[in-house]
Amino acid sequence: MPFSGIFKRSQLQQKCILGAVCFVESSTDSNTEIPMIQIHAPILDGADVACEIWLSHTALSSDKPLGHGHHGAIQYRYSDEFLFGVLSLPESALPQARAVTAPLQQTTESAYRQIFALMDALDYPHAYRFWNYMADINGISHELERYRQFNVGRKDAFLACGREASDQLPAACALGLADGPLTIAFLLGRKAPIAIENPRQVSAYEYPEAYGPRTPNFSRATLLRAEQDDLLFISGTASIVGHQSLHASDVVAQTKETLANLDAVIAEANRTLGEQTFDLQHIFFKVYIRHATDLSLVRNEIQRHIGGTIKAVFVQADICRRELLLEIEATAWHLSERL
Ligand code: 3EB
Repeated sequence: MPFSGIFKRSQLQQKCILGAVCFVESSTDSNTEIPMIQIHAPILDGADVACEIWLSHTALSSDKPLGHGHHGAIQYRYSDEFLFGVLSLPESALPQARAVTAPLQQTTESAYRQIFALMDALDYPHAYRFWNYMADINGISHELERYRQFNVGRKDAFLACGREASDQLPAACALGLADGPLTIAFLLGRKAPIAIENPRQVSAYEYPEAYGPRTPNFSRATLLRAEQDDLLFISGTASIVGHQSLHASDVVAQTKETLANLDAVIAEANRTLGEQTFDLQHIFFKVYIRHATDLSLVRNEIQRHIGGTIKAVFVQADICRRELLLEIEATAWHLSERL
């Protein structure tokens, strides 16, 4: 259906939409109260739009409408339980900053500071998931790769806002696009999640300095026992074991390694809960592929691993280390037996 149709589709659905992460070929004026980021990245299975839409169960089952508002550059919508927000900031150097600071670093720090101020102001103290998109992620300026500039700005904001606790880091992804502003979506809430790490990998926030002056501030997954479901937000996952990228220039081997990492994160979440809550069947995947021509190799490997039908969107984007050819993120869910 045309992009503009998605959010007009039904009043009922619109009433329940907290927000969306959309991949589109060209931007459309969405003209709605719904916070949405429009990411210009080619969708690899031929569709011209793919949207990850976050719905509120409580808005569906009650008459209480979702709230919405603006805070600085942020647009957001919220229920009692969740807040979904978006912001897009062009990379322009802040006038007061020293000329040595890269614009992307400053812009990232500013974006995260605004988000943390919103969390404090509206009392949604917990961040579950961040989606980060930026231009030219592997480019170098100010003697530093742009992804590493982003990491400096992000970490500095966490520290400045008193959010240094490593057991409370959100799940995240960080992808590169051809152009466009720094674009971030985020999901917050009132209930504390459980941060999950991957036993096969060094925690990203403990990567050695060889990967940049500040470590990437995210957890491998966050686990949330929400009112309706148990949710597992799995961060962008790649062919990294320990802290090293494996299988440079072998996209099939990278896909296998990435799937082994996803299995390990899911197993770790189940171990934490003490029950087999999550599996590979009840899960949505988003697969970012550096070279569009690798699509069928990657898809076949995922299909073979999972069996049955896969719920996945394949998008062309740049991964945050040059040698990485793909990254897979996922959301797994399990209907709560507490209902
Ligand atoms: C990695 O594991 C691959 O900087 O927010 C994955 C997920 C990656 C999130 C981020 C980076 C991020 O280090 C890259």
